[in-house]
Amino acid sequence: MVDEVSLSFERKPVEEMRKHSEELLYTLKNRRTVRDFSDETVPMDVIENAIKTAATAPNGANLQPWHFVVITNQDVKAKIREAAEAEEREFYNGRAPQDWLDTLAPLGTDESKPFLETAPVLIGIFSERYRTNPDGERSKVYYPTESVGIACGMLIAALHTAGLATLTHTPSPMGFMNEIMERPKSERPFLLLVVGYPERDAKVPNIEKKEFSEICTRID
Ligand code: IYR
Repeated sequence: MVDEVSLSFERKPVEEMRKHSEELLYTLKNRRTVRDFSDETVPMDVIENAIKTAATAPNGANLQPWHFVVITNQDVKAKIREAAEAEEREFYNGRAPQDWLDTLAPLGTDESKPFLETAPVLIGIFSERYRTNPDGERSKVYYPTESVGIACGMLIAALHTAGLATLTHTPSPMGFMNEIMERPKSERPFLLLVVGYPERDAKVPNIEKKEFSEICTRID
């Protein structure tokens, strides 16, 4: 039997819908991935609210297959930087195929990741690969990648809307995250989100988003 409750849904007049959609578009259009972070601390309740927002994401069978590790400890951040830079050194000096490096060139990224120590908060996001029942049997998790991907999108939007800058960092491989952040093997490191305020004179690459007509077609 399905246990149901009434849906709580606020029906808005069309003009209000339009206004909200335009406001959110304007807000999120102004988001830029930041690599120059200030070391200024951020309000931790804002970080917690953003994670609670992320955890409202639609997900496979409501298994909520995510875990968020919030790191402000300077020594732990230094360890993460050291491990990430070791992987990135290999990536930029041999592991990455030339066409990948060519595609990244306009972004100006390299193996140096000082923001992992400078930024006040790092959020390690993990995706559950399987669960172990109390009797030791493994059970499946459905659509973990899609679920955690959606949650991360909501997390980034929530942090930006609250007035914080982020960097989605994906050192590869990210196995060191399990060790340093003390998460079990059943969880796959998904993303390392760097959070803080931008440095006063922060610069970002001069890049453009695709035209709407390129990313959307209509079938009426
Ligand atoms: N993980 C590397 C490389 C990198 C890959 C992509 I795709 C980017 O959009 C940016 C960087 C790094 O963090 O430098």
